[in-house]
Amino acid sequence: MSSLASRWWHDQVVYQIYPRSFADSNGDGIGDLPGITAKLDHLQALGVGIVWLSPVYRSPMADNGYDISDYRDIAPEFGTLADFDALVAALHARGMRLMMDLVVNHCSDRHAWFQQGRQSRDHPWHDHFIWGEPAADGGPPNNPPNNWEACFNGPAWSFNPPTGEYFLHLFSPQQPDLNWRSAALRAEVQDILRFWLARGVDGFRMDVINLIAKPWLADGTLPDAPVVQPGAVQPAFVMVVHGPQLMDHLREMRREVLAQHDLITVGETPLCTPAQAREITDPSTGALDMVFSFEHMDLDSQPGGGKWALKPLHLPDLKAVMQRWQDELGGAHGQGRGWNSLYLGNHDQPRIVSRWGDDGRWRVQSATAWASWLHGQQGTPYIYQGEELGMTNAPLASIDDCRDLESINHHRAAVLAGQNPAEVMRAIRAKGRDNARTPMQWDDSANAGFSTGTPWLPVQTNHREVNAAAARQDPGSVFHHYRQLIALRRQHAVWVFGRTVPLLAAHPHLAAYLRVWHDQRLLVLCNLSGEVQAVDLPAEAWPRQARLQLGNWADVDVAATSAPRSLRPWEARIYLGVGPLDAAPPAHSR
Ligand code: TEU
Ligand code: CA
Repeated sequence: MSSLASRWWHDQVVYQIYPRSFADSNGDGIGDLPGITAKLDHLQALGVGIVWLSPVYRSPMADNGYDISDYRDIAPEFGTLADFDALVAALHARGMRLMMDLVVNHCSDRHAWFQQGRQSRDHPWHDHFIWGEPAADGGPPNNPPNNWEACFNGPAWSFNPPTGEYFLHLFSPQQPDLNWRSAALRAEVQDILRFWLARGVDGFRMDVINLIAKPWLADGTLPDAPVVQPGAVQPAFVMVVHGPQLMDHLREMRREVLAQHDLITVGETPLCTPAQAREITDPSTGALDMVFSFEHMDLDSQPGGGKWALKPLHLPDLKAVMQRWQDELGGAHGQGRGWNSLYLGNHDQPRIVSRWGDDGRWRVQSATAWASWLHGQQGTPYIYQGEELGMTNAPLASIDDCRDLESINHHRAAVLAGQNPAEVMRAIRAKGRDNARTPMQWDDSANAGFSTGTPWLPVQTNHREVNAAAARQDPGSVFHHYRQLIALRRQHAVWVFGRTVPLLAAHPHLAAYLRVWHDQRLLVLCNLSGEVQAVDLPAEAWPRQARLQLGNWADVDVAATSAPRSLRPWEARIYLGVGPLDAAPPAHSR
């Protein structure tokens, strides 16, 4: 099938590894590179073609590696450059590829650039960072240059006594933002890319890459953010997303480095719109192959309230967002320009089976129903470690069970502001990032086979039944459902290139769509609820010669020649068939 794919990765699925929690080879309770290399059989059996490796660079681990202190070395707790080279060789030997996580919107405050650059305004590395003069009123540290709020709470500026100025950090004070106006800094980033490409890396995931171009004013200052919440600081992302020079910087990166290689690249782009995504990923004028949008991940947060302001998901909202991205990036507009990434989980998001599925009675069915809904779409699916096992959210009994600075900072600030501690923990249990960072569950032994030592974050007790060894033995497991989805994608061009036609768009519990590619038809039907749902599919949506390819209930009628009249709780079905050449039925809102 890859002969049809215009890029080598078009029919492939990416698997994200969070190294700290994947596999520990030396018993220190922390996952590491040799541990990953030892587990490649699992990935090969699953059928994924590309591994996205979250940061393994040297780091003080304030943000578990998203705060890099040396871009050309490996964090000792993860291993050595030789261990990295061994992992790359082992992946390549299996025909698999490696996508490196690149964090260049900011570095660690322990990086030599910052340690030395902060000492003097004249130091050559001073300009690698973003500095601002104290505001006229008040005095340090309470008079930052503007009102921006950091993503991990508090002001986005910290005072630097050696030079009497503030430095910008959109995340934590341990993560000073890099100054992309500096040609010297941009040249450093290009050299970092070349360093890892020389070590055999096949692509990059670029952390918050749409934040790197700040909205500088003519006088070199950064304007205040609009006031949308009480208090002195205001959300800053809206000010920095897709800044004026962003495309210049990305096109320069592509011209100077990326275009010389046949890579897979994905930009992590908070608040990115489809139009911005098309600008970034346009095959001829863009710079990256795809982006991670966040619009669907914000649908269970109150508008403007941030991730901790919970609200139930309304499925038609999710279907509408998905369809817009399918249309804008997948080709209903005819151009077929750009490309979608498809994900429901990663190291920043809670486990999908707990978030929008049922991690109790219907854990397997709801995990595989969501997987069917996602993987049937146009774009590159991303599987986050443990998602293929139906791993669930962690039992975070109290804030003491959390290790993530985002949750810890939020808990402190919210309780200090008078919020009910029980309500604060309810939100952290639902959305905290530790949920997806508990150790990978390999088997039913003491630490789920993750470590012979004490894991840095406790292993979940449900590992006795939720683990890779058990899943591999069970043909009806979440693992084998993912394995079949991955295999099917590589067998049928409609799966990779087909246009997505929405069906039953307004239905509150059913998600359905038709993929159309020449005369090929792929029909995906999912009951995303715990109750039986009647199915009233428009006649013209049912493909001729339809044959069931994959279901998630054991006793489904594979010989059925007509559309099901109902779907059982969390039941998903995927059919292949044929239809009138390129004449897709109109979208249906029933
Ligand atoms: O995340 C970017 C980002 O927007 C996150 O703040 C995300 O919105 C939030 O964590 C949701 O809870 C990237 C990395 O994926 C994340 O792990 C890092 O903490 C962050 O950037 C800073 O590097
Ligand atoms: Ca280890």
